[in-house]
Amino acid sequence: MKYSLKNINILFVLCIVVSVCPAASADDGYNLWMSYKKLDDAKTLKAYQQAFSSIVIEGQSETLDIIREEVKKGLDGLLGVDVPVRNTLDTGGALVIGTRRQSQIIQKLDLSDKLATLGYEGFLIKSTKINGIPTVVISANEDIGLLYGSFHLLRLMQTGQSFKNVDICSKPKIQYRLLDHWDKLDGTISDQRGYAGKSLWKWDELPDKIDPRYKDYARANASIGINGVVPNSVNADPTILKPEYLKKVAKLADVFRPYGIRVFLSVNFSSPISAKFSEDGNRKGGIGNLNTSDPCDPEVRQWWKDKAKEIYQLIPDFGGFLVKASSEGMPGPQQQYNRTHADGANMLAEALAPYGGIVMWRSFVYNADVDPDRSKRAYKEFVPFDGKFSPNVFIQTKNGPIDFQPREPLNSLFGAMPNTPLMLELQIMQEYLGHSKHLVYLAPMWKEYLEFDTYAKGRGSTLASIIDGSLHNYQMTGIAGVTNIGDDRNWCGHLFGQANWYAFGRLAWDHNLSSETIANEWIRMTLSRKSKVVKQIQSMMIGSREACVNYMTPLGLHHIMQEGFHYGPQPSLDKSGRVDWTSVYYHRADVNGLGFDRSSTGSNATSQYFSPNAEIFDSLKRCPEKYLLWFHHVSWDHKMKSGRTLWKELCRRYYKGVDYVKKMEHTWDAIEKDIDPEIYLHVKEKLATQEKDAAIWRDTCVSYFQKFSNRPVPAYK
Ligand code: GCW
Repeated sequence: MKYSLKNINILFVLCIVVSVCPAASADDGYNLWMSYKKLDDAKTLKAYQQAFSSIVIEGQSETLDIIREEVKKGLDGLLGVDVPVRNTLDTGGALVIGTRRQSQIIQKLDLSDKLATLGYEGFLIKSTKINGIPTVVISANEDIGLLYGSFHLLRLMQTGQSFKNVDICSKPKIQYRLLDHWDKLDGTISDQRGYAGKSLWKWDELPDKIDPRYKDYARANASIGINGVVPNSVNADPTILKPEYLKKVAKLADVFRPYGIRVFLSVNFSSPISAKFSEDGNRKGGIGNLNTSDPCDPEVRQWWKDKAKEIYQLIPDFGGFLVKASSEGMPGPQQQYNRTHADGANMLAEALAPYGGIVMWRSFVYNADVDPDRSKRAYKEFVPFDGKFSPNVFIQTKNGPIDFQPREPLNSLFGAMPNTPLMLELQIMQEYLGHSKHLVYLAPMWKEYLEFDTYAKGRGSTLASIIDGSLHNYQMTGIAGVTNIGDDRNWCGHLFGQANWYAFGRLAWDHNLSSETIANEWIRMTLSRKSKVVKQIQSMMIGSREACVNYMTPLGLHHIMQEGFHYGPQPSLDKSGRVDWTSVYYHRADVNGLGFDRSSTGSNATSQYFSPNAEIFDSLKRCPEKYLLWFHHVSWDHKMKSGRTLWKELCRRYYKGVDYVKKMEHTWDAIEKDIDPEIYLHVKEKLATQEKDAAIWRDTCVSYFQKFSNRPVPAYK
């Protein structure tokens, strides 16, 4: 193009427009809760600028470098000024970060009593004067504690807290806080559960090329206290243990290490078997040279010991193995070798013990041939082995006895294994709660479980007290979240999926935090700091899980999702006519009523709970209505607490659920001007899909059940 005078004029005008008008701040969600946008409240801004006119960090380590970079980035962004990073104290308010080991300034402060209580990962944040200079101090015993403290300080700033007399001591209540990926080595996610794109891990490029996103991932996890990652699916491909793959894993471990994150691996129980046996019935081939993976075979034991040694040479802080054995077609010690879960887990534990590694042996087992009520299986298979596992073995157990449903009662295993540390497995990925299409904030659901009283040792024996080790004095404690992260630009597919990642980390650190507090933090850090807007978004989030229960599976219904895909409703039989583990098996609708009788007149799963839960769940009258159809087959005319019949109440719930989604849409529309335009549109579209699909759930289920109830659908107001 020739630059005519006219063209130049247009260019000139364009330049002025671009530089004068503030660019519409398009946000694609990549920065998660760490965008560190400048604070807009003038008073807070001024107070912070005075308090943090420099950052003082003494000492050297990779983690300290990360802290320097992160705190500077955070402060510069939030305060809108260039905050210098120094190693000596100057005049003016300062942020001082250090351990006693490396910081002379910290050594002079009287912090030893507090530090003595903080352990390896804890931190303190305290305002104090040093040589007359007002400072805010972050200290810890280890650099990782400083990193956690720094992220906490940034969180306090992002949420506008005062630092006047700040005096915080914090340490995690749970020791192992892991994200489990269900990522396969080909880049897809197991069973098409990739609701946020493909796997983050580019195995083809590793170990030569390190995607910069690995670092961003580690940083986000560290900001919420996640300290372990299982990068590969529990449906484990034995290939992961091949030397060339271990080198790739070692590279990931190198990236994660300074962020306090250790790598663990899912392993296949048949790994020691030679691949030439792959066609041999249910003995799928592995990567070894043996013809068995029998845990009592000395050669097999040696194979695992050699493998552990090889791993620790490459990854000295390797965390350990996660194992899905004798479950959904995965090999294990039982069917194949007639050995026990304890034989299998202890063999792996023996190989890892010299290096401090652990085994997370999953309890997700069910078998239609031997147990017609799937929900009872884990208890039956594991409780007899309580106390028989090596000290470095966790039994990793899903929150519910079936499978990550919108609502289940707590898994009866919790409380029933006082001599075996149970690790809680939650699912952040919304496999059964609308994938990445539905806005469902999961913290209220997780809190419902954490606060569930098992009565294992009398009143107050909550799940939280079991998994944090306080009830049974477990010597190790852990929690894992099946992650919802993929390679989508915004990480989780749905922007609000980020809130669930965030909430998981926060609850893993401190299960006493409320769902409201966590939502409030996340909104202020991610979407808006305007109190009114925060309140509106918070109100959308808080009721969203109950709404999902209502439009999918109210009153204790469960697993009536489409087979395999687990998204839409499929209350009827599929084409094969098979009943086991289909919707029909779970809801048991007939002309008399609805629900699975797990009471003493049915499968008697209620007897697996401690008293008084056992009696309460067993009684049609006393059973909480939220679990009613889980434990009872209930007549359509059964009187509910509301005075309505079961049929009418069921319909009402379905309508109420969909109405909540409509309400969320209205709220979202009302705050349009306060939300970044790109994010606004993204969520708006998701909500429209949610409304449409929630209505499909309602209409499909109501009309299907009506065929059995034979009663009119009541008008819903
Ligand atoms: O929830 C079910 C899922 C499977 C999953 C399995 C498990 C990875 O539908 O996709 O397998 O649980 O937890 O092992």
